[in-house]
Amino acid sequence: MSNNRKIVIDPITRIEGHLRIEVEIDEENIIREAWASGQLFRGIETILKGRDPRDVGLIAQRICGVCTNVHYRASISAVEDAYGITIPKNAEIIRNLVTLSLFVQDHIVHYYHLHSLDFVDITSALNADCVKASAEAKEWCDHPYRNSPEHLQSVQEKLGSFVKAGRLGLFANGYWGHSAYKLTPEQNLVHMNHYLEALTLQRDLSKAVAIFSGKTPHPQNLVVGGVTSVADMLNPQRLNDFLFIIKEVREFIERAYIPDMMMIVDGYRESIDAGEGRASGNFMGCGGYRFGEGHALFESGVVRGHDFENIEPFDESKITEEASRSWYENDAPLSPYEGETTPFYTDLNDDGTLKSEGKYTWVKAPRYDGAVMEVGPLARMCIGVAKKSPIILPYMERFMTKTGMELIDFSTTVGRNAARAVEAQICCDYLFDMMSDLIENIKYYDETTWTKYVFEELPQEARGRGLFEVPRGVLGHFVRIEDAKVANYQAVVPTTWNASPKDTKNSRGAYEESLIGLKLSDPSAPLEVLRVIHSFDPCLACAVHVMDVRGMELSQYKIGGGCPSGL
Ligand code: NFE
Ligand code: MG
Repeated sequence: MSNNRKIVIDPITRIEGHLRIEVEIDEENIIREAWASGQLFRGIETILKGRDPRDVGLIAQRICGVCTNVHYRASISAVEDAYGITIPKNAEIIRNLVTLSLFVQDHIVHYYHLHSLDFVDITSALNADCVKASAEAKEWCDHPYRNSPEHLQSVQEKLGSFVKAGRLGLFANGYWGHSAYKLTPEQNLVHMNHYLEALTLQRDLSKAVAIFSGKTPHPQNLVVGGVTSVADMLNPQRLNDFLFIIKEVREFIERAYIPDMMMIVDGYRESIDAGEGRASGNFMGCGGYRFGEGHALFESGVVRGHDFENIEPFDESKITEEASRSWYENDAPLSPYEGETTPFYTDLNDDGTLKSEGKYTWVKAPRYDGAVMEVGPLARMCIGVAKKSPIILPYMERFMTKTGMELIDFSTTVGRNAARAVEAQICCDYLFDMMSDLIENIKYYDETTWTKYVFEELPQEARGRGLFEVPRGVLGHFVRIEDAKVANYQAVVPTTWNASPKDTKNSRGAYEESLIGLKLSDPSAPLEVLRVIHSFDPCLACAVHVMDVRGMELSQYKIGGGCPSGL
């Protein structure tokens, strides 16, 4: 008889939304099976049915307040695609400036505020020698960000005052002192310094985004056909204000985020070498973000089983979603244009655990050509390197040379974070090129921001999609229009890909697969599980976005604490 036992972690904290992880461990505390379950039931796709297609963007953006803007954009783009409307160049550039600023903000917030404390022991930072810590930072960067011993001392005092007052606040309930923490006190202090600095920068990035699109998290500047940011685009002061913030953020990425990531790679080399957190090695990217003379920031492609030599072209018609293990009717894999979201809740076992052989999550299972895919910064960086992208390759090579990492090493918990940091740097740097495109376009060519159309003259029946790389991976919105109203609407979202459950073939989703084989040093404090899951940057609000069409109450949820999405 097997002596395996189950551990339930619910909720996983420091993410967006309500995620439960169950793992089965053997006598040596090694994970043998895993289940990822989205626990919150929401409602957007169904709300969109019957609406005027011009209105859906404003509603769809409410899917999430973390990857702000991307559902808005994907939704508006899906309708434009359906109607065959091409937006002006200025509108595309402004949309890119906003989306990519949010990539950078998202990555910085995710790493420092949601994830770094899985690697950084704040209590150890209190014991650091500030002079030595300042010297330590210089090991990783010639000009570390805000790094004088005096400044580090002030950081240490600030952290110490939280602890002394017994007000750890957002630092409460960590697994402080856990044997899986590997950094020195000085390295921990360097990190905590940047944790606090990153709070300021994420605020500043919201200001940059507001220049073109209004208040985060729910921007207001997109309409079917273009953007409304006309006065901002034509005001040199506004453009300058935007660049000023991006320049400061670039400094932070170069002098804090990237060096900190190198420190983590070094400190957690054993975890990388052991392949901890590696999923199936199937990666998918749809590419995008055009700029300059025919460049694109990201490449599209599909990698299977870490075979980086034989990259396949990405074909969106191979995307399906199924619900054989999810709480919906109709288990069959469906094209998103025909997708269904009729709830069919089958509850938990009597002992409160998931029905591991049945349906166990509100997250559906998207598949590409029937296969599980991992999406996100890791997928984008791997595809970029595999396709020798002139944009991505130099940044990745620089990081690999400095750390001694191979491409396969990125397909781990630590590597997923490294890929995200490199991607933040790329997005930030290329924002300057995109701004140059905008200025040049205005100066020499045109000031158009909207493609004119007469709604009544558009086809009554049409279908289209908006397909974008967004911070956590590939996002698709698919709309079918009949009688000039939305007949069906489906969002297939990055976290739906990565947090997907098993399917009819019993293939695990990426979160689940990445946990298999992981050894826990202390099952009562499963820090290693948190690390793996956090490395994907989960967003369950995005992943689950459906409702009971009859408006019936299916379950009651009592939720403590704030939700970063504000939903
Ligand atoms: Ni709610 Fe999102 C991103 C989207 S994730 S954060 O990035 O779309 O699934
Ligand atoms: Mg969906």
